Amino acid sequence: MAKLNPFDLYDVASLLTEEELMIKESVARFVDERAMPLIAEHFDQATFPAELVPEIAEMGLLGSSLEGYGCAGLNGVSYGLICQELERCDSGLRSFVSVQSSLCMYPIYAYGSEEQKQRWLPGMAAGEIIGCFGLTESHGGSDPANMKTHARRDGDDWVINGSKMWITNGNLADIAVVWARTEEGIMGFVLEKGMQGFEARAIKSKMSLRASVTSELYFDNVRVPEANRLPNVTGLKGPLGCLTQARYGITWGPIGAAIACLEEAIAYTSDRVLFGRPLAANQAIQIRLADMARRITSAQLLSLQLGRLKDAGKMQPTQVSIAKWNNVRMALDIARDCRDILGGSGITTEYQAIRHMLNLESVITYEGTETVHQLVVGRELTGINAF
Ligand code: TGC
Ligand code: FAD
Repeated sequence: MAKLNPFDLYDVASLLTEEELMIKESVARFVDERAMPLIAEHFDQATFPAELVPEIAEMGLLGSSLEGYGCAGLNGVSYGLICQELERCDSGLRSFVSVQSSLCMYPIYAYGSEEQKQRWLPGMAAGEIIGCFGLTESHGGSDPANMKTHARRDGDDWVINGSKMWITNGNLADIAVVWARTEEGIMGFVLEKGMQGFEARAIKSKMSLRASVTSELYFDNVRVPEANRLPNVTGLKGPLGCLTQARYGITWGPIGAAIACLEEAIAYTSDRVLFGRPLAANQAIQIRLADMARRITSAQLLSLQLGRLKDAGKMQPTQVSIAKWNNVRMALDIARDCRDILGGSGITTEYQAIRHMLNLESVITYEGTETVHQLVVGRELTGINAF
């Protein structure tokens, strides 16, 4: 019998097309050769590896699912595989691509005018214009319908006041897709760096996603031309539609983080000799490793089927919620367990487990907390809204 791949026990690779496999392998190579050697230092120093952005763009990883405007036009499964490989390195790297692609390029593509698409998307695909997405506010991210940031029409302009919290890429960004309350409902605006009254302040002292920029955004009478308002959506379905795209990618990302942790734990327990035998020779250790492989295998199949549904135009938000909940919980539990298996060595960033573990504490909170996704599924089952 052929030896199984410990990180793909069900041969999910055989369910991928040639093109999907090629994309996975080329991103994996980039991650191993270019990103992995830099990441621990960036995490330690709390800096984003901006030097990788030109190569990420060159590979077509920004807005990869969009058609035209310099974008690669890949399918949903390929986007998922990109997220998985990037997060095998670090959630921060995947976050950068998720926000740029699903939360900033996607709303311009889906809700913007042709002129707005021509103006921003090619530069964003090339990594020359960086974007961020401002939905969350400090008084309660789970309930964005309660946003206070508002926009008032004034002649040909809008005047925006308010603030946003926990914004990935905030201080890196050239443009921000900002959601604000108006008299006609929630609308999306593209704010540009340098607009008077618009300020980004980096959030310091993070113990999670240290290799990612997270910021607060402030709007003090920011005057935004009508030409910067996304004309083709009104209401919460605008931002929630973007979240569905990003959450889909996030179902894949943590699989990469979990694989990185399991790979490290297998190598460590095979080498480390305690009580006269390799740590890996103990039943208690093997059961833990086997359980990790079982959960990774389930997550791989869940995301692949979700991707196939997406590519068939049949994916529903509740299905995304099940996979986001399952796969992030799976990866967080695995990272924590691997951290423990590494003993004292597991507390330094010389090994990967604690970095992934800390990152995944953000991933389980952002893009809908675990509880939010459980309640979405509960609502589907019972028909009762428990929010
Ligand atoms: P409800 O008021 O019922 O619905 C409003 C409208 O939206 C539609 N809708 C959706 N559309 C697309 N995708 C979805 N997932 C949608 N969910 C709802 C809905 O049909 C309705 O449309 P219409 O035409 O009738 O007006 O809203 P709800 O009760 O479904 O929402 C409640 C809840 C709690 C699920 C929602 O508020 C929620 O998801 N809260 C969590 C907020 C969140 O996830 N924030 C994330 C901020 S961004 C972020 O974290 C980026 S991290 C980036 C990174 O680094 O990767
Ligand atoms: P809260 O909503 O206050 O939730 C606190 C706790 O209460 C959670 O455990 C939650 O599950 C629980 N809870 C909430 N409602 C209920 C309920 N009805 N029943 C039971 N329990 C409940 N946002 C953006 O807009 N753009 C970004 O780019 C972005 N990037 C982020 C990057 C990082 C690193 C982080 C940490 C967050 C980011 N976010 C971003 C914000 C993120 O989406 C929010 O943190 C998240 O939605 C949760 O909101 P909150 O932090 O206000 O927690």
